[in-house]
Amino acid sequence: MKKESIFEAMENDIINAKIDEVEKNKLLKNVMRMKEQKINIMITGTTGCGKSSTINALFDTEVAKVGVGVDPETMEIEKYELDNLILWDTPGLGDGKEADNRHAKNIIKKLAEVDNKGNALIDLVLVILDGSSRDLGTSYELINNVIIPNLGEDKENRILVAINQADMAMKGRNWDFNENKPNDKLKEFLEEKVRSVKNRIYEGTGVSVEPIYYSAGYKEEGEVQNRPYNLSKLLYYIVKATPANKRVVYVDNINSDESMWKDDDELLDYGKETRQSVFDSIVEGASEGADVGERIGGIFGTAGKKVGRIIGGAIGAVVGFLGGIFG
Ligand SMILES: Nc1nc2c(ncn2[C@@H]2O[C@H](COP(=O)(O)OP(=O)(O)O)[C@@H](O)[C@H]2O)c(=O)[nH]1
Ligand SMILES: [Mg+2]
Repeated sequence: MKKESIFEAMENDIINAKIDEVEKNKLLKNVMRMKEQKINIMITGTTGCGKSSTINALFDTEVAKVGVGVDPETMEIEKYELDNLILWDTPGLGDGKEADNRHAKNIIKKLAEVDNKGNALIDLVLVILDGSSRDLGTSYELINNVIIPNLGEDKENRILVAINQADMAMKGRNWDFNENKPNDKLKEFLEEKVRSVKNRIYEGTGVSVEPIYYSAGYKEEGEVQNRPYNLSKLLYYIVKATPANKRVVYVDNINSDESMWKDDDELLDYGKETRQSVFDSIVEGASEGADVGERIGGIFGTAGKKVGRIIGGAIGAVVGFLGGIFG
């Protein structure tokens, strides 16, 4: 049996709400419109940086093949469609001159695509850097010369730079394998990496990005999954960079394995922030133009429950509506 989607939950909530029929119809219409929204994310970076591992860690599916020795010559953009969430797994640079030219052309073409409303198809580009590599030259080339110049306006909000394999940044040294987190020395090293990546991009393009570091985790044949680190932070940044009216798309597709979201730098309660921001944008989108005022908080009980379950949220936890947009 297919589980109830967030949209079905919202529709049921509206049908059962104690509001008049006119407002009900307005809300249902809004949900219908929300159902048609698609989010397109380009995930790019050098072969082996961890694009496939990151996709599989973030989302509730194992769509992306994790490669050991894939042939870069035959690699082109792979498309994964998870409901309304569309991922474009895109080879970056570093595969040799000829392949790189082709990759760059493919990226530029994809970034120039528009949807049926004339808006850029790609909402967000996630560039993954290999944190275990000392030479990030090809990544800077990719970001500064291929991606950023082709992002159109609003560049800052359409690119996210994330440094993966934080566990291997010092060849595995200074990683606390029991706690699954970096010790202070490695933390310092990673923070320095973040600063230097930020500077190199700013110097090259004038665009100011906020890189983060994380580990997608990994799974060896026949062994247990090594848990990710800061995956919750990565998702929080992805959600924040997603236009508010499209955030609903994540609810049905986030990896439901709680252990994936456990370990992070705890600078923020990323799960809570993400759930709240997704829920607020859902309520805002659903109630647009409807006169339901104060009652809005009580309407989306089941939908709130569904949102409450994402990113390691306690089963059954209900996210409450903050009411900020009406206050
Ligand atoms: N130690 C460690 N290995 C990783 C991490 N992310 C990916 N890997 C490994 O790096 C290799 C390449 O990853 P893959 O996802 O196929 O990279 P892609 O070519 O960018 O799609 C695989 O062996 C992964 O298991 C990580 O965060 N830490
Ligand atoms: Mg891959």
